[in-house]
Amino acid sequence: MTSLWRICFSALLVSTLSAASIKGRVQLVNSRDSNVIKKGDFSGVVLWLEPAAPLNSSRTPKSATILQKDKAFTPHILAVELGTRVAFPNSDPIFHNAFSNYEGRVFDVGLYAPGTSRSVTFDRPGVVRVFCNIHSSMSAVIVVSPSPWFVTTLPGGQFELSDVPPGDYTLKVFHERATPEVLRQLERKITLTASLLDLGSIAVSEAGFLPLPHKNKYGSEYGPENENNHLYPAPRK
Ligand SMILES: [Cu+2]
Repeated sequence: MTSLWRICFSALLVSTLSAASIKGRVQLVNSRDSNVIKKGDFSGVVLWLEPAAPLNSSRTPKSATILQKDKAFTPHILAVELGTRVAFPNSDPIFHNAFSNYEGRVFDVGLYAPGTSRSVTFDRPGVVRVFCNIHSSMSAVIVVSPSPWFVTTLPGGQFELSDVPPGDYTLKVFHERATPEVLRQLERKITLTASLLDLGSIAVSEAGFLPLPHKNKYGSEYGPENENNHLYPAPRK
């Protein structure tokens, strides 16, 4: 092989391997959720890559939004890269108070008025469960990925992580109705050497999941919601 051919071949190899993809399909099994049973809805599963070697930390900080509207956080599941600033705009005519106090990133943005917003920067990788201190039915989950390679499944369950450099990774999986033990067993080491790695079907079991009520930010039970108390704006006359 001449030097020119060797250079061309090396360049082709590098260009082929510099933008690898990992794809597959998630299925939720042992579920009692009606959307899973009736519609085959496999949405809301987050998959992300933890690189074996630390990443360059000089990445541009990103931003994301979880809207508070109709007494719900939207989206309910949000995956972000480490260092992302998440805004919690309040689009309801009532006050809200987003907080997290028992795992992941502890924060409390306090009570804030309709039409205003608060933000939190997520600077620790992990899973953060978010609640509202006024409305016990409101919840969200933020998965903070240490890398830019993360994806949240849509109802079909298919996923693809693209533009992943060749190397060694741990694939991690989260679903809010899977137990920590199930999620630990789903972790797998991946060595990416080809331009496409098809992981096939990944079954995420909901066996053993028990929906437990959460406490408010003071660690107490939620009181009854009172639409006329001081937390709400005065009714229009
Ligand atoms: Cu609320």
